[in-house]
Amino acid sequence: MRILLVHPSVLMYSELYLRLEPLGLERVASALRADGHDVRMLDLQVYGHRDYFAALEELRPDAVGLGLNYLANVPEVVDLAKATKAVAPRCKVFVGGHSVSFVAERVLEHGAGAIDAVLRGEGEPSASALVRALVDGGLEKVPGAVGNGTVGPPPEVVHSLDEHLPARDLGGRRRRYFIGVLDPCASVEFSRGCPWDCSFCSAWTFYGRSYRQLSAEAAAEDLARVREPGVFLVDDVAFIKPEHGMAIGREVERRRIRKQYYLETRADVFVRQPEVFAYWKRLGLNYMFLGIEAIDDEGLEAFRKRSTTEVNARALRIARDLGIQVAVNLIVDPSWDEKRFATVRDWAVSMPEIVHLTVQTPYPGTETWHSEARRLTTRDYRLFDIQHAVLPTTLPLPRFYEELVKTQAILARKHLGVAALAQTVGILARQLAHGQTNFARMIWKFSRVYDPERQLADHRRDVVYELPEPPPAHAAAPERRSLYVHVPVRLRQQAVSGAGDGRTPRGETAN
Ligand code: B12
Ligand code: SF4
Repeated sequence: MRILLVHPSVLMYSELYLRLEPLGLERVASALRADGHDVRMLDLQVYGHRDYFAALEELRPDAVGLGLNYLANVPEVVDLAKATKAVAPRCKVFVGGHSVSFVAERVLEHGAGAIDAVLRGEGEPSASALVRALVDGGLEKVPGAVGNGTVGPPPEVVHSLDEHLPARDLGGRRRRYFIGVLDPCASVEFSRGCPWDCSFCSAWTFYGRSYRQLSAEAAAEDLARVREPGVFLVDDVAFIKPEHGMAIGREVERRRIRKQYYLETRADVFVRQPEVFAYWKRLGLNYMFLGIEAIDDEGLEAFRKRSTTEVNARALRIARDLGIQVAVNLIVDPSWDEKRFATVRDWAVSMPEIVHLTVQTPYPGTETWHSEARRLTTRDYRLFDIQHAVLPTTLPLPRFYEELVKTQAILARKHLGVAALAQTVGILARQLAHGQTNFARMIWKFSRVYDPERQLADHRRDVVYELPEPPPAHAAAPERRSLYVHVPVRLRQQAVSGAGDGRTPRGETAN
């Protein structure tokens, strides 16, 4: 069959700091190709809707698969499905990805028949069976498939992550993918899942707290195929197992692969095994993202971060010693007042690291959805991008956004300002010489993207599609496993070590 896979447009944040290749879609494409399908891909982060309709006209696909990792993209994806059926009524439309896996029935409802099926969970194992079933029937037998009136067996995980390496040849305009100064930048995956269980996060509920790895050979093989000089590691928590990180590093060295890396990890993982990160520093790791989340222990406890401010501070000291530039994230509580914003600003400007702020947002599939969603002030999907307040704010909303943007502006000036710019002049000159303008554009775009008026105006838009109703007040707290997309039924891989020591929770393995 001829299949067109599509990633929706960028959200607010990606306008500024990053825009990354749709790795999940590329892996699904690879699995479909392995089954003999003719697959094309279009990423609307770097192409326009007009290109999409031109592609529909030109390719006349039998099926269109829309990626829905981000809740805020739901309205765009539903409207694209409807517009697709309007111009190509015989074309099958299916949707898959992280967020839609938690709200599949609701999204089918919004589609009013324009979406033929949602594939919950990982796409590689069942995408091919799904497209065949859409044509030949039997959707109710496809693991993870939810149709209009049918629900298949539970979703399956891919047999081995070494299979179906991303089909990077399918995308176009790859030079538009970047993160900060890594411009252009590709994405690579070394592992999948997370064994921790932070209350605000859906990464662990999606994978049923499983944690799996690519073999060192496959990881290095994928890296070797990347042409871009920059690489973003998409792993939720990089190098949980030090021996895995070291083994990949040795393969990278053996193959003489030289890149610049940006990764995300936890402060406690970092301080426990700095030697892995020191080794990767030698291999080109220059930037690292640490999910600090809160500046006091009460905040960390509330998020069930299972780490402490002391560990966080130690992580920052070690990173500075290693010469790895760190960006940290703090979660803005909607209850913050002017005084709290000022405390956070003082804390953030007192340190050399880049500080990002994201607004606390209860996502379906998280524990906070069950505890907080009844307090939502809006169910407009578009506002669920962790840059908008969807819970009641203590400050009047306009004041809240003023404080938020003022804080973000101060933090951005800190690392995008004149002093920082002076340090990056060399990088900029090199990039411009190669026609790379993403990073340069980012530096001047801040005030257009972050504007309290713009954020407030987003709340006043007409709402067509709304998130599902929150669970009723009398509903008991959910059994944790009921949140899982991939339900762990038996241990398939080694559990993550250190269980019960209060540092690394035990990882489980999905079906
Ligand atoms: C890498 C990443 C990014 C990259 C995105 C790269 C890209 N363009 O896709 C960047 C850094 C840009 C990013 C940004 C954001 N992210 Co992000 N991101 C991730 C992360 C860590 C990994 C995703 C990934 O690449 N995984 C590896 C690939 C192989 O897996 P995958 O994409 O999930 O794909 C698999 C399945 O989902 C499925 N699938 C995916 N697409 C499709 C399509 C079809 C048709 C089918 C059948 C199946 C299918 O099959 C794939 C293979 O198994 C996830 C956490 C996670 N563990 O998923 C968060 C996550 C998805 N991000 C999240 C958020 C909140 C954001 C931001 C909104 C944050 C912000 N405001 O800054 C932005 C918005 C991004 C945007 N659209 O512009 C949340 C989503 C919350 C939600 N419910 O919406 C997550 C879950 C993190 C979290 N723990 O909260 N993100
Ligand atoms: S450690 Fe990171 S990925 Fe894992 S549950 Fe916590 S926030 Fe999510």
